[in-house]
Amino acid sequence: MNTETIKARLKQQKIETPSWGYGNSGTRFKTFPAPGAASTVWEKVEDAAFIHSLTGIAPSVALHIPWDRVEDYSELKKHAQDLGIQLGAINPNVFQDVQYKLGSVTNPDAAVRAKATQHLLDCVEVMKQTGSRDLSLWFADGTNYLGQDDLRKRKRYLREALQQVHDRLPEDGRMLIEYKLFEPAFYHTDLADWGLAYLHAVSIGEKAQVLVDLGHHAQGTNIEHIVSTLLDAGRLGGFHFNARRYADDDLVVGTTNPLELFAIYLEIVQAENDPSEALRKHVSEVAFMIDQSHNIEHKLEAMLQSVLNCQEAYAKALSVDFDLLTEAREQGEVLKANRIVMDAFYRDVRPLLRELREEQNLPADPYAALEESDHLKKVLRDRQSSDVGGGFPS
Ligand code: PSV
Ligand code: MN
Ligand code: MN
Repeated sequence: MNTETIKARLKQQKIETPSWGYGNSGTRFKTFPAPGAASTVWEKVEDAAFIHSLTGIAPSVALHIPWDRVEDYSELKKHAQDLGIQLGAINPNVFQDVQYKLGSVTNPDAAVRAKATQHLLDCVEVMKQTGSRDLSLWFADGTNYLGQDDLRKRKRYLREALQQVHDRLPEDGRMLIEYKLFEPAFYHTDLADWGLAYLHAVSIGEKAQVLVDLGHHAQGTNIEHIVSTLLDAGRLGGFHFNARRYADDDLVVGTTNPLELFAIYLEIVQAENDPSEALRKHVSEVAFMIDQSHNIEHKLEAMLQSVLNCQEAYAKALSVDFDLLTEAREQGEVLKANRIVMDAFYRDVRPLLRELREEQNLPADPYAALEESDHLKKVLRDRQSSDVGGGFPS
């Protein structure tokens, strides 16, 4: 691909940032308050819009309900639009109510299952008001002990709830089914891996897709292989980008896992370049979202770096010499193929990205722009930073 084509493709890139990444959140040990952190959804939307103004590629913000509940979503939608962004995926919360101790939609108690399903259906109504395409579903459901519950029964409960929600989605709406290997449950998780999520998705219907969160796999899992499989099956709904070392660490994407992020974008680019129109359409609908909560980082800096790391990974993947790669693959030149890909990984794309920003009247150095911005001064001045506590009681 020549530079102009690469630039044109980079201009199309989109990364959705999460409202929960802008507010104070921490570990179970302590939540450290960050100076200038947003505390209301209105402020979170302002921060998301600011990140978009610095990068040009973060035009939407995901919401988490009820954390981001408001009286009138059309007002929130207008607030976002006035600031130049859209409201993105709606993330229901079926893990924080006291009734969910034994699960939400898989709970042995029918009344709890009904409550959880109702919340999901309420979120479908929220989607309609916010104009969101995606309902992004993550369940904390699982068990801690062998024998604790009937696994097949729970699978059927989950299917029933997902089906009901699917059938109420708006015409062009989708549901993204997220899986997670373990935590908070440790013996079994009802949606533990992509296979389970896929199985439910294909049985439920066309609007059900799988969401890949980079933090939700066993050590050493080849995530790009999962991505390529789901792409080929037409069921890759989206990503939750983050970085992990041990588990669901939710660190800044591309810090500890730059090669993994590049490898994932390589699968994306190959699908975008594929002769199959159906595959190109499918990949064009994938939602690229960040799912991180920053505890010791500066909130805005962390989100900015996350978005820019995705941009760098995509730029590198676009710069692969695919003609040479195809030839090496066909000739069985295994290490040459690897070197062709690694050449792109090691390529310094930062000058190109600087040029791209200048062409789009974006700040050439977004980090410097953040530091010097009025937005940063304003949030540091106007927003209260108080000790938000958290952690075990002493
Ligand atoms: C919990 O593991 C989690 O990090 C999931 O990844 C969800 O997507 C996210 O929280 C928001 O609910
Ligand atoms: Mn996630
Ligand atoms: Mn997670």
